Amino acid sequence: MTSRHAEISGAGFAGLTAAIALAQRGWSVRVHEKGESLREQGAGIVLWQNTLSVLDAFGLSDEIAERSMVPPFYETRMQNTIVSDEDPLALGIPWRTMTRPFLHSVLSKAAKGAGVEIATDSEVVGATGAGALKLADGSEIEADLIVGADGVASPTRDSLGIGYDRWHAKDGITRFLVPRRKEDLQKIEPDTEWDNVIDFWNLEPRVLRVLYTPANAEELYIALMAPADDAEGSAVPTINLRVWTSIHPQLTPVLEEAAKIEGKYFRYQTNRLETWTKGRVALIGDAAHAMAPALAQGGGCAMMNAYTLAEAVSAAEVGDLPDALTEWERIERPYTDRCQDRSQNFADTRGMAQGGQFVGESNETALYDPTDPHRHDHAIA
Ligand code: 5PR
Repeated sequence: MTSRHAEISGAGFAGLTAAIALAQRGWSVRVHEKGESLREQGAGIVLWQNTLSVLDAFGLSDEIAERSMVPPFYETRMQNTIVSDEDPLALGIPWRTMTRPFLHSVLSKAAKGAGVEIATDSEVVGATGAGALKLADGSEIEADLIVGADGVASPTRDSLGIGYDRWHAKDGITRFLVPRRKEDLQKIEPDTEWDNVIDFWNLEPRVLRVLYTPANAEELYIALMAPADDAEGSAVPTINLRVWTSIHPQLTPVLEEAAKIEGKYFRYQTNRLETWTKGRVALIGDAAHAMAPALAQGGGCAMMNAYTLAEAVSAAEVGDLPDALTEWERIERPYTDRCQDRSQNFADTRGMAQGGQFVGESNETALYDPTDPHRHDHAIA
């Protein structure tokens, strides 16, 4: 392959995954990050087969294992009564929990190791289908491939005039990383396995749900879901500790930790674009397919689409890249569209409160393996 160059807007999970996969296939790659430093501000993340396979293809599995965990069970409670205790591994679904800053640090180190140039303090304002990236300082950089991985408010997408439909759910969420406080939790509820993921649903007398996800031996990812029209439940930057502990008293130690941190409330949202590509530009991640988080697949779809994009463009002739991008979207996008629909539906119905989620079509995305050349032979839907 003759030397090819890609410019990527955004150094989140999508942009870094595309950068590594392209660099490993011989591309020269530059990633632009508008922030002064390269970091991830999110809290925790659950990865499934679709992303663990990508990390494995990158040779990063051992490093990931060092600061992450596989909880014994995924437990769902309704009004503090257990409705299901599922072991995804026993059900054939590989998974792993970790913090977002950790995953980001592993990916950014791998990108640099693969020869990717990462330009911080470099703000992208747009792109052209002919293959130029426009920066805030007025410069334009040409490339064979432009990747817009610049988030839900993507300047790359908007500069190209790509329209989209948007759905909001009635609920939203505030996410924190806090100390585990496992011994304190054990004192309160000795019979609970505090290494489990526990989805504490509460619908009466008010909708206040806590998703409890141990991320490693020291850190807990805790996500607090409340309707957007509940001023107390959605209060930020400091959570309303009195309201949250009144419904979830057994979580008091970790809710107190969350109350020490400034949080941001995000309303659940799905974006559906007219197209993910234009000429030599491809959109991935939240720029292309922001989704409700019920199935925990926002980052998952971002990384799997980044990976298949890199494969698709590397297999094509440079002159055929626009057609290759169209074909990539035609083949890969339906998996993400279905995942968005299912996640939005779970968010609308609060259906995760029923438990028993690791069955059937809900797991199509979790089990999709972008590194498997035969992956389209066993699609579920
Ligand atoms: N699962 C995960 C998660 O982070 C969230 C949800 C489900 C791992 C919230 O971000 O349903 O909101 C959810």
